[in-house]
Amino acid sequence: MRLPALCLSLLAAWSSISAAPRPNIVVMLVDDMGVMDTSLPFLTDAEGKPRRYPLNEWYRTPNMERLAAKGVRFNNFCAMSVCSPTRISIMTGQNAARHRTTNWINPDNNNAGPQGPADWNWNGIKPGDVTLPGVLQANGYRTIHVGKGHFAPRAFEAADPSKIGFDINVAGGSIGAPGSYYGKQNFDRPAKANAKVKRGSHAVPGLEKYHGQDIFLTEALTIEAKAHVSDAVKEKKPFFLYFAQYAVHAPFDSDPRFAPHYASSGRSPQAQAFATLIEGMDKSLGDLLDHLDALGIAENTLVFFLGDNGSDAPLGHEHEVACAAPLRGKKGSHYEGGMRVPFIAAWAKADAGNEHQKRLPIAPNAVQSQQAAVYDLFPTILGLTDISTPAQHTLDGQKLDTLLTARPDTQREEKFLMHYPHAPHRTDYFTTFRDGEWKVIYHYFPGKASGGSHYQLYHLKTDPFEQNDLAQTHPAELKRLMQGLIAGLEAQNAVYPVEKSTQTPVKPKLP
Ligand SMILES: [Ca+2]
Repeated sequence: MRLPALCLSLLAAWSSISAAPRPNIVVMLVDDMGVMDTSLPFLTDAEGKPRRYPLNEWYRTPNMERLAAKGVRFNNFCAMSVCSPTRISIMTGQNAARHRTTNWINPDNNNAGPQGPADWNWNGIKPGDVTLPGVLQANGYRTIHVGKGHFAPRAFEAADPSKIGFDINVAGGSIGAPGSYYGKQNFDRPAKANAKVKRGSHAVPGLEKYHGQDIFLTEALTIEAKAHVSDAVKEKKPFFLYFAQYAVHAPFDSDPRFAPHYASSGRSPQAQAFATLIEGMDKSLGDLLDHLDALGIAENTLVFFLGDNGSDAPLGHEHEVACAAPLRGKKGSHYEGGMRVPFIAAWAKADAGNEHQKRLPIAPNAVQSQQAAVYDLFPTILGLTDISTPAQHTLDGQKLDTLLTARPDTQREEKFLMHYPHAPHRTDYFTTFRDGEWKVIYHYFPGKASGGSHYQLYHLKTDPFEQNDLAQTHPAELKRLMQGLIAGLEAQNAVYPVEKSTQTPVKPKLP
């Protein structure tokens, strides 16, 4: 039988696509890691060269340095100010104002806050929602979840990541923090005679085989991640590994493997323990990179490394230059220290001849200063894997392809909207909006953190550490930025804090 020429050429094209292994994707997400919690300098000097600050001398992250040498790191990469909003933005490609999980998800009680919106999305992701792993799974990927989930409350289905598109779930549940990092404590909160918390309610799920062992949580998760990667390779399936470290979230349990490095520092025991969590997380990254090399798949594996919100380092006041110095503020606050996170993108082994790397070239040892955000991963990953975004699914993210080459992307608007209509946290009821060189912060209920005003305005280009509030002296810029903030919230159909007495929404006001 002779096939028509067209059929033959289609067949040839199909077999060349199917014969080529598809790229593997690793997203390593570190809980509560800010952009300064590392020995790898992200911030730059006036010439755009990486500049080291004292915190870069304090932390030890040689494997982040190793990954950064292979790829590009971003110094203006933004996340939401707390956990679940960022995690769901990674899963959906949407800003939190749109998906409406604008606060961390308390597993057991709706934590909208006293004047929070009743119709915020405490329930998180629902089965059937469009998610990054779900789309990859439907297109032939092995989808692996290792670590912290925090996508939905305890009684809801999506508390289990296997309900939202992951083939495999290790250790993911509704909890936002481990009860303990110690295997000897079964990764559960230590028993206390007067404890109100039920034993087991904050234990990391699914790691029973490590219970009673002298093993740190970060190490157990690393062993699991490596094993599931090996299985995917054995089955010749491309994989998506979402490796969501519980580290470096509180409790600040000291990792004994690294404690001696900090013992004579003179810093507080908490600060030392935090540094050991950072170093253990970094070792995990190194072990995973070694594993990709050993399996011979590094050149076909794209690695994204990032944090989920600003630093939670126990180093000082929440609204000052301390925990994320020289940036101001920390996790949960309205300053840059609350929402600037490390971001590194690299092929695990550079190979200029590799067809995937030709499709998505990444500059080695480069720094990108243009602003980008957590929801940009979704379209970037689908673009690389040639999978279309499902129809009807609205994206806020944009592809990072040009930025990964370290060139500027002139098509991209440098805007970032961060909406937190909740309390209590380090800052309550606020929205921030970055537009190019400027940033405005709107406080729905002015108080001490806002200097008694609704507005704070900073010129980030000349004042990156937010020391000079220009709201009073630059009314034209303030108005323009507030117009952008309001338009952004309306375009994303955001929900707002409410008046105490009437429960009516309180929308931001123009100055
Ligand atoms: Ca977090």
